[in-house]
Amino acid sequence: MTLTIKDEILKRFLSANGEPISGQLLADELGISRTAIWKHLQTLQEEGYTFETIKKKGYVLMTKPDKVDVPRVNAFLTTKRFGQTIHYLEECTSTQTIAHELARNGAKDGTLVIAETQTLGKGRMSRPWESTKGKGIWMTIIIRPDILPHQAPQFTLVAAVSIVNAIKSLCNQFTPYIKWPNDILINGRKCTGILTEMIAEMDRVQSLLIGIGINVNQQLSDFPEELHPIATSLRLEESKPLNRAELVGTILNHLENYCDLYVKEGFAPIKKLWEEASGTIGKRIKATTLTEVIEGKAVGITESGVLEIQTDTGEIKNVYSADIELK
Ligand code: BT5
Repeated sequence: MTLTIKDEILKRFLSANGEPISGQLLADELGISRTAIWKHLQTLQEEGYTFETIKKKGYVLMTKPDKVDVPRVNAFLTTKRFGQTIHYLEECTSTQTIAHELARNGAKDGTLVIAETQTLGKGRMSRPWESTKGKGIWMTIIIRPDILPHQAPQFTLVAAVSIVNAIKSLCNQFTPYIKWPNDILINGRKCTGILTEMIAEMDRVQSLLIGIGINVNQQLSDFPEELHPIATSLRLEESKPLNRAELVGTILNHLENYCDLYVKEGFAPIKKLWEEASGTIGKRIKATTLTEVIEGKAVGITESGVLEIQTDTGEIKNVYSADIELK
């Protein structure tokens, strides 16, 4: 990934572990003047970083705000494509909206849009999505797999498996599980929502926009009252704050692997991983679709990711999209 000069400077300070870096050395290595270096440090100070000058030695990074900016996410990536282009924003309406615009203008496979907060974050059917500033992960990844439009919903499941595995690798006080199709819950409360949208022609997907919202470091008081009974954050469940950039990087690493696996071997291996992480299968549920309400036992997902519910009459119904209530 090519970093901007400012991000390159920040990356060096972040990996200097509190050691001073000489302004002259930075200027020489980056091929810019010392005044230019100083100006970039000024900009970083405006963004909340603080530096101390040590005579004859250079600058030391003293404080760093908790951000999911480019150098920090980049430090955790092992991907070839995903997150290799990142659009980082302090604030936006919705990362989905920005991603739509970028995708229509030919953004590369794996382009990431990530923001510290969203003023118009959205869920499915344009429901509002609460995006507390600096406390969660609000991001959209643009991917361009060679698939047909009816395969698109499977990528919500690919994303869910990637997120659950990433959370499991960083947290050990709880087990997150997937509620079909797009929620990740911990102890019955929602910590993550996924919104997959697509830009497609009749017979070809141009881009998938996988929107991921994760409550990471919120305290209960950060949530609006109406979410108190239904939402949680990783911090609340793990009893300690988490490094958001590390979680973003880990998710993208998994997501690239699983998307590649899907393209190579189809949905079958993803289905297996999904079933292992599911909290829906085997449970009695109520599914509200656009046209009906179905109650029964969730018995599985099909080879294409569609939910199968066995009703009390023994009939198996296939559900393509719904809101699910676990009974
Ligand atoms: C979702 O919709 O769960 C998909 C959420 C996707 C959000 C991401 S953030 C990055 C990207 N940019 C966007 O604008 N969106 C995506 P749905 O299943 O419809 O759930 C929406 C419901 O979840 C709302 O009606 C609330 O009840 C609840 N909700 C809202 N904000 C929440 C939060 N932060 N945590 C838990 N639940 C929340």
